[in-house]
Amino acid sequence: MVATVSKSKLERLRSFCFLCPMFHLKNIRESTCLFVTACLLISQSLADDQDFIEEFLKREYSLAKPYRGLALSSSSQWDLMGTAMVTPDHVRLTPDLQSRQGAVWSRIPFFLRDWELKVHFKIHGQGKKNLNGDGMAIWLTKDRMQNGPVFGNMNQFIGLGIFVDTYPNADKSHDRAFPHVSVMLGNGTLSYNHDYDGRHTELGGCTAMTRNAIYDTFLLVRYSKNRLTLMVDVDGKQEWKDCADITGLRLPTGYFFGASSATGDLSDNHDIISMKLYQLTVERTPEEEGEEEEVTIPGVDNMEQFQVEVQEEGMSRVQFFFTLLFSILGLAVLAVVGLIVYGRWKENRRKRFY
Ligand SMILES: *[C@@H]1O[C@H](CO)[C@@H](O)[C@H](O)[C@H]1NC(C)=O
Ligand SMILES: [Ca+2]
Repeated sequence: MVATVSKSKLERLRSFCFLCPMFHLKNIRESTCLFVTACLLISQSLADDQDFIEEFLKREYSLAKPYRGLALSSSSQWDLMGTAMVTPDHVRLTPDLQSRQGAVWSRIPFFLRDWELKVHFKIHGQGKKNLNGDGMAIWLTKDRMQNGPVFGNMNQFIGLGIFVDTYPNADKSHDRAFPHVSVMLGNGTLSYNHDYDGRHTELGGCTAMTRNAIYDTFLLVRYSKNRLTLMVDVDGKQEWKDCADITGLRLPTGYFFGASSATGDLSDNHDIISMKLYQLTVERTPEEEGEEEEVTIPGVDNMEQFQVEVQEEGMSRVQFFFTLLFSILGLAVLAVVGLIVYGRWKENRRKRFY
């Protein structure tokens, strides 16, 4: 039985293995051994990007159905705030009504080094496209249960913020489509600028059609070895699409997970269906162990690389086109005039010779 299984798998291996001759072995034990080695090699090469081995769901940091006793019982690991309320199907942070703020916050400080957070959420409402707002945020921050202007949380926050921004406030710069998902790392002085949709402080992001989606919408945040990757799954294909990848990001431990949302003149329902936290098992070399020192303030290596110039003035494409056009016309006129003058001069010279 074992032999047939390993043989059929060997057949499959053989199809994409250039070391085929090595597999022509009669001894089953040897071939099994080789098969296991090959499997290890292949799985390692698949995971070379993110070399964790296993993941475990950590219930104490997760929010999932049924939300029994959520925020009510003293044993609950979560608190609700503002307009947030629990239904059998979701935690609704805000209803589709103006000027609401709601949040859900974990009660337990978080100390894991390597982790992955999978968020299942739903943003939906009556408003037409771009007549809805403002979006929601996922947090891992020092402070919890604060009110404020950043999707219903405080500004100058300390820690990680992942924003699902559904309304373009900086409507002059049509440089991106909304909803826009982005990453920001706050250090207590950096400020999220709502009027520019946080462009100045954004570390990475992408457009993701998360509103009134017919499919389930998910975010995946992964943090390991000072690298933060953000992925989205919003078009029902059950596959993660890269959204942001930031290396050299240092995040202290002891912070709190949360999700918050706010509506203003425009609104939407902002629902969290689940937030599942997985611990990743990651191998570290002794050097890597040595490199990871204790961090007290969140930071990113070479912050400058993320600095963006938010353009308000300067040439638009149309202006540039006309400038170029007139320059070329001007040069052409000069050339023609030059030719005429030269022709005349030549003629005059010839006349003088006769
Ligand atoms: C926060 O980051 C900004 C930009 O890198 C920097 O200018 C500021 O000094 C930092 N603040 C703290 C408290 O580290
Ligand atoms: Ca916005």
